[in-house]
Amino acid sequence: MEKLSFDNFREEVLQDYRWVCISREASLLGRKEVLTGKAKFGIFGDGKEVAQVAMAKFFRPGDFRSGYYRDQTFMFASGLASVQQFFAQLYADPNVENEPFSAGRQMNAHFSTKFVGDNGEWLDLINRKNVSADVAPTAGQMVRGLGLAAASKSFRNVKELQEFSHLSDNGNEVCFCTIGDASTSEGHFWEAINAAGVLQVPLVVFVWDDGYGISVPKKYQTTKGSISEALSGFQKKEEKEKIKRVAIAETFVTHCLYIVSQFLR
Ligand SMILES: Cc1ncc(C[n+]2csc(CCOP(=O)(O)OP(=O)(O)O)c2C)c(N)n1
Ligand SMILES: [Mg+2]
Repeated sequence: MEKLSFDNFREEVLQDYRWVCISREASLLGRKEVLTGKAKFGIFGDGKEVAQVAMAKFFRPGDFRSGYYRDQTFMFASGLASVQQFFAQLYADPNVENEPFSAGRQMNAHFSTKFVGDNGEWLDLINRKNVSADVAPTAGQMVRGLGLAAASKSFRNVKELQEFSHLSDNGNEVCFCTIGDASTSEGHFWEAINAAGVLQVPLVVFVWDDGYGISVPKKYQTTKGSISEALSGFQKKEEKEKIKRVAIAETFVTHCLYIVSQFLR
């Protein structure tokens, strides 16, 4: 790993802080635009900024994101969206030059990147940070995430697929999946988590646990009121011991990031 000088460290911390502030201001301003009738509908990522700046640091070219509508900070910090593009989608701008995620067709904060070029040819996905187009039904992103991670495993194991070296780096990419805490109550979430554990595919799931789904507190929708506790039975024993040996903060995000950096690549 590259050694970080004090100046570079300071610059990185300031850049992280800048993204957090810019993203929060985008949320506040965007909400005002909706409440004053200048945009049809809006949903924003305030409260999730710091975790997403951390997540963006581990997201490499070749990786995939399958996520939902709270991920604007991750998109900004990964260089995949500008604030201007974010607002163009809020105003449903139909010009794809201004709104590259859906040309004004999708609700705001529904992101995507191109997988195919203008003539329908596959792009070099291994050199791009990839975002599968967000879907509105909550937890719908889970099965996509599982599929993308399962594809990586196939690219690694199936000889006939190895010629597609512009799509996969021999299966070495990781799929980052994001979901809200309330949406973890849905069947798709549990099916995907179980299948990922059985299939052992490179999927990392981030739960943005803000305690509510719309206005319903999590004690009414999650067993033990904690998705990390409810999920702890899925953890493999040897993995638990390895994690215990390393001094990491006991949050779900750092836990996931640790798993990405240590086990999935
Ligand atoms: C299948 C489905 N059911 C209901 C909705 C309506 N809906 C949109 S967001 C939401 C709450 C999601 O809460 P959570 O998963 O905690 O995400 P948060 O917004 O808190 O980040 C609901 C019920 C939906 N989009 N899709
Ligand atoms: Mg929530």
